[in-house]
Amino acid sequence: PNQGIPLLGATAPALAEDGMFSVPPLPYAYDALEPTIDAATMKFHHDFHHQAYVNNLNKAMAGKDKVSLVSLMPGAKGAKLNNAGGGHYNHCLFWSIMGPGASGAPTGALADKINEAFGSYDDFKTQFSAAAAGVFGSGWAWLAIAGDGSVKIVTTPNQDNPLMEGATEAGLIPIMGIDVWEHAYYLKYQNRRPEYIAAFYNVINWGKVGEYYATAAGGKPIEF
Ligand code: MN3
Repeated sequence: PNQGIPLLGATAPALAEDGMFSVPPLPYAYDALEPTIDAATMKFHHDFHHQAYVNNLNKAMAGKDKVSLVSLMPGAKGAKLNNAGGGHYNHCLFWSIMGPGASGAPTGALADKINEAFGSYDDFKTQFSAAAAGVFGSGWAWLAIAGDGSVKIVTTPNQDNPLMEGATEAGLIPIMGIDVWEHAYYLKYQNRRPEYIAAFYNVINWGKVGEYYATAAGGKPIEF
């Protein structure tokens, strides 16, 4: 048996195919998030895993009228698009909310909302880390915006996200999230998910998350 690369979940590179959707290029180099996220993980994750979600989504959408990715989210479970469509949406968000040399903290209105909800940025980190560590199996932890502009921490299994029906609370708009599938951290951290989560704060681009906060506070989900 092939024991070369365990637990990555992709047995072969996923090649880009023509279709309604495509994987956006990473907005930084594969090694830009070192040492928090190693270049090999970024390459496998972006080029193979994300591409596989897009290929599956394109197969499912073949022959249908072009729609936006975000418009597929509310009905994704009923249409059985939550894995492929959620996988595409969630990874687009994930790449965009990270960046090299980020390691800052939230500012402005978002910082105020985080302090209101959790007490301080450090308290937020404690609660977000616990939520992410507590996801059973594969999934995501999110910072999401409620209809009243307040911020919440929620988790979802697999590639579900808070925009989908059946989410923890209706109307939550995700603006930041951490992928806690093993493929996101196994090469560098093996089974030590909490170490990966603790390091993740070094690469969150809070400037971008703040832009997303403004959009979400206006009631609009982030579009990709
Ligand atoms: Mn992933």
